[in-house]
Amino acid sequence: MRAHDFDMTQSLDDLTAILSGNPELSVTEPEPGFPVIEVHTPVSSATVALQGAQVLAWAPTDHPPVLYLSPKARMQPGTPVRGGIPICWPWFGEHSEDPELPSHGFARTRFWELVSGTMEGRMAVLVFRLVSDEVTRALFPHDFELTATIKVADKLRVKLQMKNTGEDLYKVSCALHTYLSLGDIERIQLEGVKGSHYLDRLGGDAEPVYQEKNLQIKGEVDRIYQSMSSVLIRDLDRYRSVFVDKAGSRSTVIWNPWKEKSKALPDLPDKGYKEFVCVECANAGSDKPTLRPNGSHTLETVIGLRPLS
Ligand code: TA6
Repeated sequence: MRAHDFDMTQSLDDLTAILSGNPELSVTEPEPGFPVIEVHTPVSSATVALQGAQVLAWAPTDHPPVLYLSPKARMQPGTPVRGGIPICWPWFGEHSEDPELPSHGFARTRFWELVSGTMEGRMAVLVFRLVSDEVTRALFPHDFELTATIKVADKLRVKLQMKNTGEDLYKVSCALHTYLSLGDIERIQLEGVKGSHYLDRLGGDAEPVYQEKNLQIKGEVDRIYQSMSSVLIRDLDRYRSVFVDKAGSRSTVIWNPWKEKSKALPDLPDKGYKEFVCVECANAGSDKPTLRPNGSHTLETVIGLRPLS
């Protein structure tokens, strides 16, 4: 992909005009050429980047962050941002035929168009769109229209609608690659995958492995669970639970890089692994939706807090 492939499609004035009339919504540039929308409602705050329509931060008022954003995340056009909720599309992980193509597809490193920004009562609603063009067709020879709807209130809801606007049928794999912020990775219990099977991406995706108990993370984990269930993270350090509900997904990816990979990733602190776990609502592994001409699929995640019952 060339540099201008990552050009912004709307000016700061365009973005400000779309958000006008809503004091809860504003546009800033944490880095030159990398605009984000700041959301401040009575019940929560969020930051959403135009690149990738990526939620970078969300927290209910008076609560620590619910999403993790690496302090070493790079906010420059064309570079994936380590944290928040990257939208991985039209493939999850490495491209199945060409490992030279960008990991997790191109949706997360393209600027999406802000279609609207409104308030519905105390909830902010942001709608972004990404439509196929010659840049995407060079990587993925099909036509599509993606719409990301982000609803910010006492819960965070991210909905990805993917429509085949072309003449040919194709399959996709994708994920809402959510980084959840934790007090201490070694003091959590992850509920919701017990009794399901997973593909262990560290073990070469061989045979599915049965998950006997709730998951505690004591080392590198990179698994695609064949599950439609919600996940609940009991965070004993922060004395709260975080729930991750989903729709349109038959696979949940759980990832933590642990010590060695944390050190190897330039946009993650050496001890970054201690502060997050990824719980990704996905269509991955054998769960690959087929999009027929004019057909569509919707992947959605809803994230919120619960008392540590
Ligand atoms: O979702 C898990 C995973 O596929 C891991 O294998 C790891 O590569 C992670 O995503 C992060 O990928 P990224 O391309 O954002 O560094």
